[in-house]
Amino acid sequence: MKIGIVLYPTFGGSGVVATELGKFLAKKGHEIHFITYSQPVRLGSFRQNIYYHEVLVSEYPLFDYEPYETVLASKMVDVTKHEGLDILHVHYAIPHASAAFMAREILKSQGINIPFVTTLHGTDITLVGKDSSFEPVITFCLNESDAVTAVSESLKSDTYKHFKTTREIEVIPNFIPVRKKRNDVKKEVRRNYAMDDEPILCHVSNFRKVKRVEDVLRVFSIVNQQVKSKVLLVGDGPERYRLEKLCRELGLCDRVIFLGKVRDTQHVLEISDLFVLPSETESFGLAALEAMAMGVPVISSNTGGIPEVNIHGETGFTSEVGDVEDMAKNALHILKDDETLEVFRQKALDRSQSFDVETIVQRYENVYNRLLKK
Ligand code: GMT
Repeated sequence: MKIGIVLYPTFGGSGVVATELGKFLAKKGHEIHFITYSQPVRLGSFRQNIYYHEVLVSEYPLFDYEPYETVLASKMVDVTKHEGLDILHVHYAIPHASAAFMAREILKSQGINIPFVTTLHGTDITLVGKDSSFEPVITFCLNESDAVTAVSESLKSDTYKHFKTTREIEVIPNFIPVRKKRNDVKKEVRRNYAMDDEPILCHVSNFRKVKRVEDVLRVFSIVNQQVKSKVLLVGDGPERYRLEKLCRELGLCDRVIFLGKVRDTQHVLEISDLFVLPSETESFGLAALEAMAMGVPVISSNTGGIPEVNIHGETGFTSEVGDVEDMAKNALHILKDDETLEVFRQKALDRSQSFDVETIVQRYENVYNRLLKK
C-alpha cells in the first residue's frame, strides 16, 4: 500500500506516534510518504520505503499569516497524483483534516478517489479544538473523514462531548516496541547523575503549562526531604524559565537536572526509577507508556486517558490533578525498598506489552484495508 502520512514534525506525541507508525509500516513493506513542513524529529536517517515531502510556504508581503493549510492541501494533491498514493492518514485535526478534505475533493474533481483517515491525539480536541472558532471546521472534518480514530476511550468521549458529530470513532491506542526484559542499568552512566543509593525521578514533556512540570518539582521536593534523590527533566518549552526560578526558590538546584530536548529518551529512562506525569489534561500519555516499556513505574495525575495506561496501584499510581502530597506519598511508597520498586517495575513492563506495536499497527492496517475495499 502507498500511504501518505501528514503530521506535526516536532517533539509532540502526535508527531512521534505518526512517525513511528510510518516507520513500522515501511518495515512491513508499505511505501510511506511523510508530508509536513520540516523533517520529523523521530524519522532518523535514510530508510527503505520512506519518502519525505517538505511543505514550503513562501513569504509574500501581502500575508501577515502564510496560508500553510492551502499549500499543504496542494502538496497532498501533488504527492497523491504523482506517487500514486492509495490512502492519506492525517494526525491531528487542525489543520490536517481540513487540508485532507480539500485535497480529497480536488482529486475527486480530477477523477482520482482517495480516502483519508483522521487520528485525533488530544489537544486538537481538548484544548485547541475547544476554542469555539475552530468548532465548525473540526465538526465538518470529523463528519467528512472516511474514518476517524482516537488514541483513547477518554478522547473519544471528549470528542462526542465537544463536537456535534455522530461519526463512528474507533479507539486505537498508541503503541510501543515492547521488550520482554528490562535493560541492565548502565551504572557508569547513572553515576554521572546520582549516587548508587539515590533514586532518580524523571519527567519528559514539552514544558507547556498543561504538563504542570511545576508539580514535578513540588513532588520531588517532598520526596527528597525523606529520601535523598535526583530528578532528570527532559524537554524544553515555555515554562522552563519559571521552573528554573522555582528550583532556586526551593533550594533544589543541585538535585534537579535540566537535560533539555533529548531525541532518544530511552537512555534517560534506562537510568530512572520513577516517571512523573502530573498533567492537567492528557488524552493518552505516550511519555508514561515509553517509561513503562523501559520498566519505570509512573506517578501521574488521573486525567483523560492516563488511567487507561497507568494502572493505579499496579504500574504506579494516579492522583487528582495538583495533589502533589498524594503523588509524593505514592512515590515514597514505591521507593520504600528495592523489593517494592521491583514489583512495580515488572508490572509496568508487563502492562506495556498490551500496547505492542505489532498488534496496534495491524489495527491501522485493518482500517486502511476496509476503506480501500469500499
Ligand atoms: O501533549 C502535548 O502537548 C503534545 C500532544 C500532541 O498532539 O502532539 O500530545 C497529545 O498526543 C499524544 C500522542 O497521541 C498523547 O500521548 C498526549 O496525551 C496528547 N496530549 C494531550 O492530550 C495534552
